Amino acid sequence: TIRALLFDVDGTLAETEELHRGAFNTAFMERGLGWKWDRDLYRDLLRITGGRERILEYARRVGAHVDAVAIHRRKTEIYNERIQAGSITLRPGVAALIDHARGNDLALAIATTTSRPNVTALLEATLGPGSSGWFASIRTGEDVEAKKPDPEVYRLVLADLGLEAGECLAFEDSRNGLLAAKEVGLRTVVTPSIYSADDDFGGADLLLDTVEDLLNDRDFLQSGSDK
Ligand code: XBP
Ligand code: MG
Repeated sequence: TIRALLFDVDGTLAETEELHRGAFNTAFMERGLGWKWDRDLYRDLLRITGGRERILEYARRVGAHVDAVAIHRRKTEIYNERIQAGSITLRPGVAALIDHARGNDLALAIATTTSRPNVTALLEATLGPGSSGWFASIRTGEDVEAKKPDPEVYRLVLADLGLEAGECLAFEDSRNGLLAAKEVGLRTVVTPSIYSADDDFGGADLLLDTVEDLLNDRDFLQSGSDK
């Protein structure tokens, strides 16, 4: 039986990566770095999970030495201001799925690579004030040594919930996220996002355009991996 739904954040709950990209670019501009990440470059850089790591990878490519921690801290501030301004909506079906979970005693959790303030801000801006409290476990890139595709964030969430992987469903949008979830044996639903459409989703248990279709598939929502 499924007892919990585990959500990735960026690309899965909402299409946030354009807002992240804009926040990176504003932070770079403020520093006078002369860097501008366009969509094609950003798609490539997204293979590096974690904003600080992404900045360091780009600095390495262009042979620059920068204070990635400070730049990333500023990027997070800018991103949070923009999220709070209300420019992002959840992907289709996400709010309904969360409602379904709350109405059917399914625990909710977050397993993400992004930074903690970004998660709280996104949940509260889209699902309403206090909604981050609906999530029994929220684990982020700040809680782990190794970010996805490493499964550490999922291990932390399962430990918080006191559940086995077979009792949970994971929701992801990218290959790195799928690899992390499958590594701990989670059944994983993948809804590709604007930046991950061409990823290899081999190994996904279910590949959907959006989670809207899932609410009509009660069997999938109710059965466990033992079935
Ligand atoms: C996606 C990521 C993050 C974001 C940027 O996270 O890889 O790095 O692109 O956020 P997920 P930060 O899909 O696991 O939610 O700058 O805070 O890392
Ligand atoms: Mg994602």
